Amino acid sequence: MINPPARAFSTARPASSLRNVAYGVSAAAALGATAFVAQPVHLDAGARTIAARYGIMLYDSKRRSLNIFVDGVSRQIVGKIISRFEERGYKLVAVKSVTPSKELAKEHYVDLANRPFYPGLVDYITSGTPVVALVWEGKDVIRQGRRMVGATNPLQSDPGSIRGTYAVSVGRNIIHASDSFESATKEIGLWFNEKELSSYEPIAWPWIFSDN
Ligand code: 3AN
Repeated sequence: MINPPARAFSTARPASSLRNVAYGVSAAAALGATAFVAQPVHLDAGARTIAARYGIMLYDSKRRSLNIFVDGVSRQIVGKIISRFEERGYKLVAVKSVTPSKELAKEHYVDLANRPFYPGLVDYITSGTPVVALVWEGKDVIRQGRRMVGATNPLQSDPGSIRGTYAVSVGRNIIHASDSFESATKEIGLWFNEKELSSYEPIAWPWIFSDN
């Protein structure tokens, strides 16, 4: 029998979770990413974790960010959104179209579980429209990506940002972008397994990321 590829993280607590969480602690500590271990996601693959394999690459200029969007699919603007990140100079590490389970949706938005809109949000992203999930890499990609996406409420989104260009309602604000190193690490692990993350360097990177 061919085993499916191991997920970098799983929401299920495996029998060996204590050992593997301990491994995650040491990997995260090596990165100085202590909040990583506070996430309610349990490592299930030992050395085959994002932190283990990609930890050093996540450091500094190669931090990664996750985007997902269902609104962007419904609105048929996926290509435009991808173009913005590509044109800025960011590297597309992984992309896929997913119809998420309730479990995945709930875990992705677990920080909002006490908010009144949480059930509707989960229903919305699991309604059957595919979610396009992307991983981007590059200098300041998390902070810069949040600026490119714009404020949560489109009323406050800068005109020209993705939400400021395409959204008017907070419940349909087009796109998700990881807001910290810790959430990016967790979210990439939720949506992708390790084998889906590519490793290459765009030819323009040394120029784009140079400083004087
Ligand atoms: P962001 O997406 O900017 O990180 P979050 O994490 O607070 O902001 O929101 C996650 C998702 O929840 C958003 N994409 C948005 O659609 C939805 N949401 C946030 N606030 C509200 C609200 N007040 N009413 C309805 N939906 C909301």
